[in-house]
Amino acid sequence: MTSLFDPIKIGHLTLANRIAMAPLTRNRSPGAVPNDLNVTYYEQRASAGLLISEGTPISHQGQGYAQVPGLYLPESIDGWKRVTSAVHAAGGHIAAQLWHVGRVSHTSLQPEGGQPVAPSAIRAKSKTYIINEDGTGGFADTSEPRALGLDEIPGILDDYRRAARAAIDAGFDAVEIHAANGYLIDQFLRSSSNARTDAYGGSIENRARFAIEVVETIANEIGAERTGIRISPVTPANDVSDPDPQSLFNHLVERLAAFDLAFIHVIEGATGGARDNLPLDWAGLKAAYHAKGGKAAWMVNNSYTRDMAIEAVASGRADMVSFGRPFIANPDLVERFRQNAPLNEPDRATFYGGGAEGYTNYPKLA
Ligand code: 8OZ
Repeated sequence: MTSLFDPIKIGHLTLANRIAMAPLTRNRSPGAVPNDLNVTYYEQRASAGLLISEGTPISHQGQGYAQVPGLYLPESIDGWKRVTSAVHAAGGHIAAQLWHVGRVSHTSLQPEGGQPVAPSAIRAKSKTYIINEDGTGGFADTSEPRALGLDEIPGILDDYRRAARAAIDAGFDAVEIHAANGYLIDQFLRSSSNARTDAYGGSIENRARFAIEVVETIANEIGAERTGIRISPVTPANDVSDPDPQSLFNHLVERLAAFDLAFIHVIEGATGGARDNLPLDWAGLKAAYHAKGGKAAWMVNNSYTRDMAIEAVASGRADMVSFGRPFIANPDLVERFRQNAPLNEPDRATFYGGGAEGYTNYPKLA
C-alpha cells in the first residue's frame, strides 16, 4: 500500500513525500518583490514534498491584490532566486503558481489605473485587497471589467510564456497554472462569467480553449514535465458558477491528458469551505483523465485531515494531497503528521498582510 510519506516521482522531480503545501496568498511582498521574510517562510516549510508558491501574477495586468509577489519584474526574479535557493538547500522542491486574476482586480492595481480584463464585461461580486490612500491595507469591491478583444489573447498567452520562463530562471522546479477559484482561466471556463460568442465562448470546447492554449504555451516553453495545473470544478469563489461542471471539467481533463503534465491539482468542493457544496463525481473526473491516457500525479485539496490524506493515498484515490491552512501554522507539518503530533491552530487575523507575526513565528516541534 502506498503511504502519504513515500517518495513520488512527478515529471522530472523525485519528491520526498506526497504532501504538498497549497498555494497561499499572504500579501507580504511589497513592490511585488520577494524579501528576506518570504525566504524564511518558504525555507521553514521545505520538508513538504512540494511547496507551491502563493499566486504570482504573470503581468501587471494579472495583478489583483496588493503586495503579492510577481514574476514580471527583474527584481522579482532576483527575489525568487533567493527563495528557491533556500528551499533547495533545505532539501525541498518548489513550484511557482502562475496567476492572472482577470476581473478580480481593482483599477488602483492596474496599469495606468485601467479597467481589469475578463472574458466578458460581467463584474464579479467579490472583494480584492488594496492599499488605501492612508497606506493601510483593506478589502474593496472588484472594479467593473472590460471584455478582452480577440486580438489581445495572444499577448496574454505570451505573458504566461514569459512568466513560465522567468520562473525557471528564478530556480523554480515547476510551475502550477492557476486555473481555479474564479480567476481569468476559470472565468473563461465557467458560463456565469463567459458570455462570448467567438471561439472562446459558448460550447464547453470553446470555453476550455483558453485553458488549453495556456497549458500548450507553457508546456512548449518549459516542458510539460515541469507544468502542473490547479482546478476547482465546483467552487463558487469569486462569483463563478456553471450549470454542468461535470461535463465541463471532464472535458478539460480529457484534453489535458494529451500533455505529459507533472500534476493535476483538484480543489474538491468550495475553496476553504464545504467539501460537498455541490455534487460532483470526483472519481469519475479522475477516471475520465486516465481513460484518455493521462499520467500526471493527481493531487487533491480542501480541508483534508491527516487520516483523510493517508486514506486517499493508500486507496489510490489520489497520488498527493495538499494542505493550506495547516501549513500556515505548522512549518513542520510533515513531521507532525508522521508522529501524529498535535497541530498549531492558524490565526486568521494574520493571514493577509503584516510581518513576521502569524507568518514565520509558528513553532516547530521541540
Ligand atoms: C485568498 C485571498 C486572495 C487570493 C485564491 C489566490 O483563492 C487566491 C487568493 C486566496 O486562489
